[in-house]
Amino acid sequence: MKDKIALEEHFAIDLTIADSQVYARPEMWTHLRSNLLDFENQRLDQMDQWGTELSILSLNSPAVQSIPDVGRAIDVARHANDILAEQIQRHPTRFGGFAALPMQDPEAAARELERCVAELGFHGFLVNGFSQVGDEQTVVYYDAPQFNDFWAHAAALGKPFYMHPRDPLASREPIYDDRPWLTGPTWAFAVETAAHALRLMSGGLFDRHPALQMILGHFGEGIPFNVWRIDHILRKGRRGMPCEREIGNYLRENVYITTSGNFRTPTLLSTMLEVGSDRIMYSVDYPFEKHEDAAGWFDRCEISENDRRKIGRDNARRLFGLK
Ligand code: GRE
Ligand code: ZN
Repeated sequence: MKDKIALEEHFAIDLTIADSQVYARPEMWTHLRSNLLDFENQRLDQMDQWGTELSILSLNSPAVQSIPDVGRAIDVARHANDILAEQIQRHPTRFGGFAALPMQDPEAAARELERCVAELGFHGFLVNGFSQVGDEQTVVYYDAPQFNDFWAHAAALGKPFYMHPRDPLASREPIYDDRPWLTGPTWAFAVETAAHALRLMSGGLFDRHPALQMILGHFGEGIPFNVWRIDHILRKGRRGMPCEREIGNYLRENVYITTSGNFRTPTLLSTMLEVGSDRIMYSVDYPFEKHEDAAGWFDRCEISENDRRKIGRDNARRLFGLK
């Protein structure tokens, strides 16, 4: 498929590139670093070679979310968004943007989002999980009440947001002690991100903003596989859960799921059975993943050509209102 749209595609700037080094084997770091900092060379080559017409770009992880100093988080987000905007301006048919936001200060985050959408033409925002605020050990999740106005603002803009992984703080998750191979994209990313997404859904965010849409990568971080059991258990006892609908209902009405970093046909088919092919969208997770692996799989996997068009392109065009 020649004209795919990809949505979880990352870049880094000088101020955030160091955050990605732990995720590369030492002999691969130079290559990953160069691909994260590049826009116009390897990135466009790979998109051309493997049939991605448009990549909606986002900052690496955790980046802004891991800067406890609020003023600095605001400055770094703004700077990253300006760099991305310049690249989008140079290649308006090839790149789009998700805003990085200083969620440490919900009002500043709302203002930056407004600037990114209204002035820079971005397609929404991407947050790398929880934010550290004030000091390294203080974390906030975005179902906290101080985000109520932020969400009202975000919903009013009519753009989706991407809930992207970061690792939990080691101090808060001793289950990963001495088992570094289970952190990051192996497992900890999915657990952390799925739990944050479930906090937002079960907290009633989508009751208050029924048109708001959340994108989850990596085939939904495990939620589609488990959603029947989640609702089956909650039907027997809600334990104070405030939301009005079932989790499966939010999953089918307020969530889009991408293929980023999870290039597997049985997983795709299972997700199609759970949420339908209108809510699944192609993504790579470049440069942490290869276009070759994503497209080499997706372009040939055994689904109908009708579904391939929807997942590869048309669902994203509809969601983002692209021409
Ligand atoms: C990602 O952006 O999804 C990611 C990282 C680091 C390592 C692997 C990975 O940020 O997929
Ligand atoms: Zn990613």
